[in-house]
Amino acid sequence: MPPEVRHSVCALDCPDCCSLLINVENGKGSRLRGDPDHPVTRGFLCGKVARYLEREYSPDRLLHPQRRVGSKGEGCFERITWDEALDEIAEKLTSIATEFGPEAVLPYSYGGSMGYLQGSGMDRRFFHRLGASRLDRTICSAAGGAGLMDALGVRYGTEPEQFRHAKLILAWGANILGTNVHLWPFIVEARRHGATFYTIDPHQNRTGRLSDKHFFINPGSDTALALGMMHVIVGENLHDADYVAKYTLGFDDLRERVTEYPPERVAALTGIAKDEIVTLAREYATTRPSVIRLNYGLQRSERGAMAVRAISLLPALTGSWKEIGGGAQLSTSGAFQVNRNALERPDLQLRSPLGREARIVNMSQLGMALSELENPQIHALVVYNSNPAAVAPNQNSVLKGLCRNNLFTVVLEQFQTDTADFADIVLPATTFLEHTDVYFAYGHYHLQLARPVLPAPGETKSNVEIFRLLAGRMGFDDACFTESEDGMVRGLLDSSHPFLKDISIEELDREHSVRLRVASNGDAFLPFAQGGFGTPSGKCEFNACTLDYTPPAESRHGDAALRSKYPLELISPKNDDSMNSTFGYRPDRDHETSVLRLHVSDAERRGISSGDQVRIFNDRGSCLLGAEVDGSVPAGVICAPSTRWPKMSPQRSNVNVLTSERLTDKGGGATFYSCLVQVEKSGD
Ligand SMILES: Nc1nc2c(c(=O)[nH]1)N[C@H]1C(S)=C(S)[C@@H](COP(=O)(O)OP(=O)(O)OC[C@H]3O[C@@H](n4cnc5c(=O)[nH]c(N)nc54)[C@H](O)[C@@H]3O)O[C@H]1N2
Ligand SMILES: Nc1nc2c(c(=O)[nH]1)N[C@H]1C(S)=C(S)[C@@H](COP(=O)(O)OP(=O)(O)OC[C@H]3O[C@@H](n4cnc5c(=O)[nH]c(N)nc54)[C@H](O)[C@@H]3O)O[C@H]1N2
Ligand code: SF4
Ligand SMILES: [Mo]
Repeated sequence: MPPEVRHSVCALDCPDCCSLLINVENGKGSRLRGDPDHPVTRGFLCGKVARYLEREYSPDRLLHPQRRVGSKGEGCFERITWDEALDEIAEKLTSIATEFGPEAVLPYSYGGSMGYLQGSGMDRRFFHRLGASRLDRTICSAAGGAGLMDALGVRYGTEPEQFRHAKLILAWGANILGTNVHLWPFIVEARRHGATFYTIDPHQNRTGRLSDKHFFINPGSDTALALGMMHVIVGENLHDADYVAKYTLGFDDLRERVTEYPPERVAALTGIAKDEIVTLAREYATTRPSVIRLNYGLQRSERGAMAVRAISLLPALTGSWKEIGGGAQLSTSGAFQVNRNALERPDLQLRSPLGREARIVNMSQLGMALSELENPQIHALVVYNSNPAAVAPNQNSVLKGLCRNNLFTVVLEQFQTDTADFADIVLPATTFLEHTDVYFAYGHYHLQLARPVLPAPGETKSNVEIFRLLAGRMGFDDACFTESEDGMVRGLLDSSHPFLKDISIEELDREHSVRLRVASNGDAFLPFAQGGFGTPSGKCEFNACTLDYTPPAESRHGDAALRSKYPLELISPKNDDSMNSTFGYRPDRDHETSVLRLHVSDAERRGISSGDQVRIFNDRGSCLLGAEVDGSVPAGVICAPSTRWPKMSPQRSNVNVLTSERLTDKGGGATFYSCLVQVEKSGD
């Protein structure tokens, strides 16, 4: 019998949100591939998900509820039944909420699943009804989101499908081949038609190696480059006066402000030569269409919001939004205006014992929250879709918090992560191949629905089902806690936004993937061709009085005292073959996340050669990696692809022992890539 082919959607935290086909034989998945009919997936998958069935059927999958028997972090557990697990959790959460107030409970979740139901559905309802502290989910994109809102007033931009029409493409802090590979074929097509492709990044990764020119930029200095480009564009009258007059606000002040950023000054700040800045600016303004793919890499620095804002102003200055294949894209997520109130039910907070909106806790400061927060102190932590012991900044502070004996921790997981090792109760979760969900994307405009294509193994349950059961145990009798998955989908689709118009569960079930109603069928979506910005004025607001550049404190132009102790700027961008820490259980594929890339001058000064084990340290902690001395980073910058599991690493620590809980200029984001360290050859 030929295998049955079923349809699914990749739920990993990736802009591409691929449409998948799976061969199923006798109830078992035998092959995964990209859906050839999907306009962005176009028939292929990244390497990690092409092999996702290894994860699906891994002997390391968690299949039963467990209770901790050893000490926290040790990883000793005993099997228990679902009834025992749910009873114990309900009893603990109830007694903690009664004794300390419900805000003593903190949910902690992020990108394990990008599905609406599993990531922001029944879980949110549960915590709202309980009156738990609300988590500000800032760890990834909050600074960039704030920057986009300042510049454009919405969080969306150029469609990936239109990149094929561009004549100049700037990948600005965007590792397209590694983290957004489905944009690549459109870039290849554009280049076949004569387009030029440049990369702007402190690290020359695979994408940078395939570009026509790579610009090494000092970490966190992108705002200076954008302002320097504006200096040249405005100074040489290369801006689009007509677009600027019709659809922007504050040009005269901008013209004034950018005089402060002549190429000589910008060269000193960014590390890019003066002539190159001038040429880049001219080329950007005069090549039509020019498009910028910026990604989140550049906003993981202290002034990340400003950087995104400054870059996002460039297409308005040159009028590039008018052109098919012009504009810029950081995210498309803001176009998915589903009915979040119906999905998450924030109104339930008023029915909680708290009777008001609960306080907000920033996830990028988990360590501080667990050790310093008062009134009330956090006494229960419920983690799902996330592995904070590996991915959150200032790891030693996070682990100290997770070790607290008066903290009750529940972890919903597919694998026994470092975080799960600190749990009192671990609950086994399904994968995206085993549950229903609806998916938005942050790299395209197609909304997708996936049904389970494989049976849930062992006693695994979906997040939706787990929170539904817990709600029952806690005595929450609101009708929303017994709602079916389909009911939840109908609720979230019940939106008055024109982009969602008439999209129904029936259409999603039939088509699997539906393009948002952003333009007529087949037409390109040009979001700001005729203005239409989401700002208060409806125009792109330059707001020059707040537009400026200050170097991050943790950078080569920052805090001099700190720099004298810790002279190297560490970035820890994504690894091609990983998804943050999701695949960290594979010891055989750990190579990329075990290396530290250094410039030859920095290595020689410390007597380090390729292959040496090196110790990287600062006041927050230290970790060990294997040196690779290559030409991929400039002097003063070191790069450690992230993120491996601490427990699979020497000294049980990864790079996040070095990163800080300092927040970005806006949005309260994490500053993973503003991190000063020292490196030495390790004796161990
Ligand atoms: N293979 C793979 N794909 C992934 C992920 C993964 O872990 N692995 N993670 C997913 C997630 S959670 C996200 S948020 C996206 C992120 O996708 P990206 O934003 O593309 O990924 P990053 O690695 O964070 O950063 C992109 C690039 O920014 C560079 N960079 C760092 N600092 C600066 C700076 O100051 N200025 C400039 N110009 N560049 C800088 C980095 O060197 C990197 O090459 O990718 C998703 N896709
Ligand atoms: N140094 C450094 N640190 C970083 C970054 C960096 O670039 N450098 N990037 C940051 C960024 S951008 C992000 S987004 C965060 C990512 O941080 P996280 O969102 O925590 O990402 P993952 O490490 O992939 O962990 C997701 C976990 O969810 C689990 N999971 C998947 N699906 C489900 C499900 O349906 N149910 C349940 N219960 N669990 C599920 C997976 O098994 C996995 O362990 O990391 C941040 N940390
Ligand atoms: S991780 Fe990204 S590229 Fe890979 S299959 Fe999933 S959505 Fe596609
Ligand atoms: Mo992310």
